[in-house]
Amino acid sequence: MITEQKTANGFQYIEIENKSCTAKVALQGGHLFHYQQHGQKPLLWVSSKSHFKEGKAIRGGIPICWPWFGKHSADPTLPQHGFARTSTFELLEVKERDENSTELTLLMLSSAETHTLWPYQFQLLLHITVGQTLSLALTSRNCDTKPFTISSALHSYFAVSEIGDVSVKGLEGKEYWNALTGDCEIQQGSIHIREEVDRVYQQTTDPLQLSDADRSVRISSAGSASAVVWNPWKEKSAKMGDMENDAYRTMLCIETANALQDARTVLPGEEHTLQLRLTAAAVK
Ligand code: TA6
Repeated sequence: MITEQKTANGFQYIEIENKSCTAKVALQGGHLFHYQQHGQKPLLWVSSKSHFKEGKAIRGGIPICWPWFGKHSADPTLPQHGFARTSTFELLEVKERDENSTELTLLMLSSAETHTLWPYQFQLLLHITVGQTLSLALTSRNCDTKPFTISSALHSYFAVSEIGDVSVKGLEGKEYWNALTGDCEIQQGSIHIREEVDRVYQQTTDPLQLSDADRSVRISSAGSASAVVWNPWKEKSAKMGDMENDAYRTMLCIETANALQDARTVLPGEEHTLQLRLTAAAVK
């Protein structure tokens, strides 16, 4: 079942319910900000102080960072993580594939406005499938006469029980850029979070695994060879207006990306798809 909803201040989103789960997707940004399998706790973290207003990205869920990841390489006045997450997507199609699975197709088109930010003609297509697993596929189509290069991320905020109890496996031995120091380092063993972490891993392979006290999440991807792990920790959480001071304790970003060296060049008439599939299982 699909219903169109609005928050008290008029922010539009789509609510999905089927036999497997509930989910919520904002038309702004094609932003999935809630996914919960029946009988389980929500998979994604959303800040209780998120704005849910036009022009401000929701703090949580899976923001779409596109057509650039992080700060714009040439113009620092342009929005961090690009403009897709604050642009309106059109809901093209809803398919209830069966009683357990619902697929949404959303589309963002280039416009005179986007052209001022990024001078290319494009189509950005987003398929979201919610069921026993959660899948996103972000397809960048080059409708221009010249190649364009994109960096991007499906910037997933995972809800965790207590940050000190989690570990991330699958990045052992991988090189990462440490955004806090500017250095490149090699991941030693699995990842445990004991301080602010902001790392872009390269040459990543499938799958990653987030282990929490009572849940394990398998993070599978395609069209991606980089991943970002971010936790703002105490100081940054306290400085961020849309995060509670202790929010760092119950969230961890593990992002499926085409970031830094993994940026992708798309030729005229061609396309690139960045894919993510999340499978969560309760652990005893
Ligand atoms: O993905 C990690 C990161 O680039 C961090 O450096 C931090 O800035 C985070 O994204 C959140 O960015 P935002 O623009 O959503 O506040």
